[in-house]
Amino acid sequence: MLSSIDRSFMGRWLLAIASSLLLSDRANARAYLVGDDRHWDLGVDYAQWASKYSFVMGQDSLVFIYTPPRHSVLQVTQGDFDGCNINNPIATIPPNSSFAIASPKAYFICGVPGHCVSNLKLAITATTTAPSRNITATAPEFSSSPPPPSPPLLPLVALLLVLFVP
Ligand SMILES: [Cu+2]
Repeated sequence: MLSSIDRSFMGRWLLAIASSLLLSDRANARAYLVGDDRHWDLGVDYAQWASKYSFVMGQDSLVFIYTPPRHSVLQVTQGDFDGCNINNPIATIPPNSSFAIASPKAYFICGVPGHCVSNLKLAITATTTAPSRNITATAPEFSSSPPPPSPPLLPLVALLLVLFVP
C-alpha cells in the first residue's frame, strides 16, 4: 500500500508526463507561413514554395498573411484552381488566419480579378504520416520556439504508472 506522500508524488509525475506528451504532440504540428516573408502576394512562385515542404494532413496548417482588399484567399476545387474561377469557392480564408490541412490536396487562389492568372495561387499535397521528423531539424515553422522534446521513455513510464497507481 502506498503512503499518501507516495501517491501525491506519483500524481504530480502523472501530470508532468501528461503535459510532456501533449507538448510532444504539438511539437510535431507545424504552421507554415505561406510565401515565407513574402506572404500572400503577387510575384511569388507558390509552386516552388510548396515544393520545399512535406505537409502532413490532420496535423499541419497554412498561415495566410495578406491585407484586404488588395488580396483575398479562396479555397477552391482543382478545376477552379486550374481555370482561375473565383466564383465558386469552397471557403474563404480570412486574413492572417490559419487553414488546417485536412485533405490530401488543397487549392487556393486569390479572389481579386486578374491575380490568379498572374499566378497568385497555391496547390498543396499532404501526406497522412510525417516523414521522419526530428525536433533538431531545420524547422520551417511559423512559431519560432518549439517546446523541448520529451524523452521517448516517457510514454512507457506513463503507461506503467497508469497501470500501477490506484
Ligand atoms: Cu490578390
